[in-house]
Order: sequence, then structure tokens, then C-alpha cells
Amino acid sequence: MNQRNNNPNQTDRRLLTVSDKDIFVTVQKALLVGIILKNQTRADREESLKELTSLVKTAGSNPTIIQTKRIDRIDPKTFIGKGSINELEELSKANDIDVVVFDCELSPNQQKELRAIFQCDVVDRTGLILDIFALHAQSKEANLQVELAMSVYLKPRLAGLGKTLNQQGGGIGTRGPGEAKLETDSRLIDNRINKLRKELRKIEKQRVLQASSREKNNTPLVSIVGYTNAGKSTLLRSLTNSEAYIADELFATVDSLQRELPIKNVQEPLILSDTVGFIQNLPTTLIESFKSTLLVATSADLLIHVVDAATAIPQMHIGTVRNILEQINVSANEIMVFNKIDRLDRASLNDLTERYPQALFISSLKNTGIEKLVERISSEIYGEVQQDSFLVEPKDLEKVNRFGEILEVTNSSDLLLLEIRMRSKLIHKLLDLKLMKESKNVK
Ligand SMILES: Nc1nc2c(ncn2[C@@H]2O[C@H](COP(=O)(O)OP(=O)(O)OP(=O)(O)O)[C@@H](O)[C@H]2O)c(=O)[nH]1
Ligand SMILES: [Mg+2]
Repeated sequence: MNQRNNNPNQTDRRLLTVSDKDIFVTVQKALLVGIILKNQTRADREESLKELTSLVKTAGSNPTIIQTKRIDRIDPKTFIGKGSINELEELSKANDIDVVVFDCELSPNQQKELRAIFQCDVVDRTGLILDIFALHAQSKEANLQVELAMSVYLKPRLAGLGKTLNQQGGGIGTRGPGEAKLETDSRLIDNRINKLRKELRKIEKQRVLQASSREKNNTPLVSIVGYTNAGKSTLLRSLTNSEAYIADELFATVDSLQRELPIKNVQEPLILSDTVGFIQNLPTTLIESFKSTLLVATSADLLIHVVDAATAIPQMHIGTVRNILEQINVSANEIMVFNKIDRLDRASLNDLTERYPQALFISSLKNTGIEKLVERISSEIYGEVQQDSFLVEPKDLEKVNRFGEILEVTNSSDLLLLEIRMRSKLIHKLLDLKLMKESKNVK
């Protein structure tokens, strides 16, 4: 199992592995600022703030105070205006706050101004998401991608950060991905960005090559996509008995993991891939940087779109995922799958099944509905099961056996007459390969 040792292991201290040595740092106390703009509803913003709270916890900080501010217009200097800022500043001082987290995107100047006012670290939603990606990146590819996204984000912000990046031991906005030390000299950062882009282009080329050799071999790729924390990795594990990393945290997976999905009576490989989850307002720099990882979705033959059935706002999650898929030019067919139905009462489940009649309803954790999903995947990829009789040469018997179930074999002069059960697209594949002669044609 893919173990991480950067989760909080005590209530007030967390272990960061930033170098060879393990360092204990105090958990930061965070003040969270939710913002309601004129045209926004409170319900929508509350969900966003709930999400921000989970993000802060996932980043290892303590959401100590949560405040919501309604504003009529965005203040160019401080985003929320002087009056609200004064109130928050008092709260921050009185509670020894280490970091103020805004549920919006702050400009580099606003961030700089707010840091001076609060006299502590100030982070926006994008910075927070990048930070979690940095914590969770495991592979070389993910590390390079996160470093690129962070460098692009930090570049215009370096002036406002002053020396804080180097001085602080850890905490939101101060960590580089893995062992990488983020470049903090603005003159050198462009060189680093160029170098990272070059390295990533190389990886992307390899991925494209892999995809084309997969296509040449006709190996289908099914990609699991969905909102973060929907249960994608749990589903991969349940479908393939593999050991994907699963956690009740946002962006637990930032790499792509591929496993073979066994299909009954088909001995040809079918690849199932798990990948990074999506979130509303996913930073565009992350989408651009994660191009090579997201290729598994771009080159998929079929998508399994996993939705958390227990969330209060499934439509928003679905809309966000579709939006991002569009941005990265994904156009494959999708099977929509509502997961975590074990957490729903009957009425809510009925409501969802009425609203989404084409969807499947499963629990990856309890293994409910998994067989139906495998059947749906099989028929999307290979077509419906058909029973037919064919004449083949004896040497091709083994090959036919790889694609379906042979029910009966009888000799017919120097050929074999087979009664088989096979999926329609595989029958065509065999006919294309000229391995089989349709009995009717031969007679
Ligand atoms: N009750 C319930 N919990 C589930 C189910 N499937 C997943 N979970 C839980 O949901 C949380 C997130 O699961 P993951 O599989 O890590 O979700 P993910 O979509 O891969 O998340 P990211 O990689 O962070 O985007 C974990 O705590 C899982 O145990 C389910 O069917 N029922
Ligand atoms: Mg995952």
C-alpha cells in the first residue's frame, strides 16, 4: 500500500518529511474567509466554504475560525474592503492565527497587501490546492507537474513573499513538491519553468507513444474520472483488487494509476485507469501542467464518471467535471456512476434514480452494484453477448477461446463447428482477422 507519512499523527503536531530528516512542526491555526458576491446564493457559497475547510484540513492545518463576508464589489486592494478586513484582523490577532485563507482567487498585489495587514501568511484557494498537490505528488511526473504549476503561480507573487518562503519550517504555501526546493529568485524562476516544461514535454511524448501502441494492439482504455473524494480510487480497487491509495482527503490521488480489468470470458487485456480528481475553480495552471497525467482521460475509449451520491450538490460536481473534461478535449462516451449509496436513505436514492435514469448506483466500499458496472463496461467496449455457430480451422481454436466462451465443438470434415457465446464487437474482430468463417457462408 502506498503509505504517506505526512498526515497528522498527533492532534497539535504533524510530521513533515521535507528532507532526509523528519521535522515536527506545529499545526498552523487558520482563519477561513468565505465570500458571498452580490449575484451568489448563500447555499452555494456554504458548500464552497465546506470544501475549503476540507482542503485546509487536508493541507494539515487547523480551521480554527470560519467567517463569511458578503460584499457588493471586489475591492482592488484587499478583495473584501477595509471594514471587513478590520474585523478579521482583530479576530486573527485575538486567536493567534498563523494563516488566513480566502475562498477566492487573490491577485498578487492583494495577497501582498493582506499579508502586510494581517502580519501573517495569507493564502487563496489556488495556493491551497497547489499546496495539497505538492504534499501528495509521488511520481517524478507528478512532482514535475506540481513544481511547474507552483512556479507559474509563485512567480508574480515572490515580491510579496519576502523572506517568508525560506524562513518558515512548513505550512500552507511554503512547501515545494517532494524534495524539490522551489526557486525563489525571480531571475532564475523563468529558467526553471522552461526546464520543467521541456522535461514534461518529453514525458508527454512517451505517454503519446504508449497510447498509440495501445491503440495499435486494440487494447481498450477505460478512465475513471470525477470530483475529488468521489471514491474513484476505491472503485479502482474494488474492480481490480489492486492497492490504490484511498483517503478521506481531497486530492489523495495526483498521479494516474493503471490496472487490468478482468472481464469474464475475455482473455484480452482491458486497461482501467484512476486519475487526479477535479474541483470547482481548479486552477488553470494545474490543468495545463497536468496535461501528461490527464492524457489517460483524453485518450480513453470510455469514461466512468464517478459522482459522490451523498454530497448535497451532485449537479454542481457533475457540471464541474464535465466543464474540465471539455477544457481538456475529452469526448469519449461516459457511464455515470453514483457511488457511496450506502450513505443514502431510500428516499434520496429514489430521487437520484429518477433524476438520472441512465446512471448506475453503487457502493465501492461495500461492493454493491459492481457486477452491473462491469457488465455495462463490457457491453460498451465489446458489445452485447451473442450466441452463434462458426466453422474454424483447428489451429484457431485457442485464439477463439481468448475472445469468448466455447459451448460446443463438433467435427465438420477438416474444420471444427463451434457453438460460441461471444460479444458482438469481438465477433467482428475475429471475422476481420479472418480467423473464423461464418458457418452460413462456408456451407
Ligand atoms: N461510505 C462510503 N465511503 C466511500 C465509498 N467509496 C469511497 N468512500 C470513501 O470516500 C473517501 C474518498 O475515497 P477515494 O477512493 O480516495 O476517493 P477519490 O475519488 O479517489 O479521491 P481523490 O483521489 O482525492 O480525488 C474515502 O474515505 C473512502 O473510504 C463508498 O462506496 N461508501
Ligand atoms: Mg483517488
